Amino acid sequence: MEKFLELLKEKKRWNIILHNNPDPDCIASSFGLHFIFQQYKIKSRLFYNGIIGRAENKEMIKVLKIPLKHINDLKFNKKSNFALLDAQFGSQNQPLPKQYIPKIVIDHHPLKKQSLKATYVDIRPDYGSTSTIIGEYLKKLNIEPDTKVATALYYGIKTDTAGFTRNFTEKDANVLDFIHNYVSFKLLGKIEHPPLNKNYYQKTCEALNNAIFCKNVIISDVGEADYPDICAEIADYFIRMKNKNWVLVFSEFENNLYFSIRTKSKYKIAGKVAIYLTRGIGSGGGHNTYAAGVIPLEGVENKEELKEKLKEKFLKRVIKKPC
Ligand SMILES: [Mn+2]
Repeated sequence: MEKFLELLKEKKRWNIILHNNPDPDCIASSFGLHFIFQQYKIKSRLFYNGIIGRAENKEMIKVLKIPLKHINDLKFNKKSNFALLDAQFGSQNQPLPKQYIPKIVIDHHPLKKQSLKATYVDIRPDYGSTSTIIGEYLKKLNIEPDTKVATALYYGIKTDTAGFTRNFTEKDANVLDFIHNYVSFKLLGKIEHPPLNKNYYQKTCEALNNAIFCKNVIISDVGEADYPDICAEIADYFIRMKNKNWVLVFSEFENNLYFSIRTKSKYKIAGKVAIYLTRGIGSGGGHNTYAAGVIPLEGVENKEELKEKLKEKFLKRVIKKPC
């Protein structure tokens, strides 16, 4: 904390950078850092890249009044201060150009060496969420969270741990304990049950119709979608199926092929499989039990062929004898 406070002595404005197509954990932890800065009378702005797609995420930003700006509104300047949350420098799922090294990196994904270039690096892969790390900061700095920040962090922890069941640790539980009294469960209810548009049901229907079953694996494809992270929603839905241990779901958005992986097998290598599938053709990564990747479709002659290859590679990797 001393090292962190040292950075705040310079009363400069900060640009807090979220990862591409940010999820609730990234949004909440960034909002939490923004709130901490405010307590020290330091200005900061939040920038995301890509799209806020999920209805829940849109509702979260709306009801908690989270001041997100698109990265296109940011004028890059060598002298600017950057803080990168829930992502790492050098990974392709974040928008910072190579020459803009962030001063702060706070994340819970496996360490990428390039992140060590930052002045202040706090990476804890054993934590269920980045929101947990920010929650600990509030506690250690004796800052009382307000309703909005507490509700955001609660939702960030809840979603990143799949409802307190995935990578959920004592650290996460302790932060929940700390913020619990400040959370508005009324607002949380609004966020968790937003109005869903027709496209969501159409895509769910397509995903169900397109699902392929092979031993303990489910593979599906939702095709062109309104937003890229719909494949994550569908993958979460499929992984609950009894006796199925692996899920791979594709979606397409703005000439990119996205995929999400989920597993409940004892071989917790979802992140490694995502890296393996995208090597040389895109970028991928993630955690033990959930991961994702993106492959640009520009220059790809036959995308169905590409999907077939990826399916084959996936099956070979996760089951010994493919069907
Ligand atoms: Mn996260």
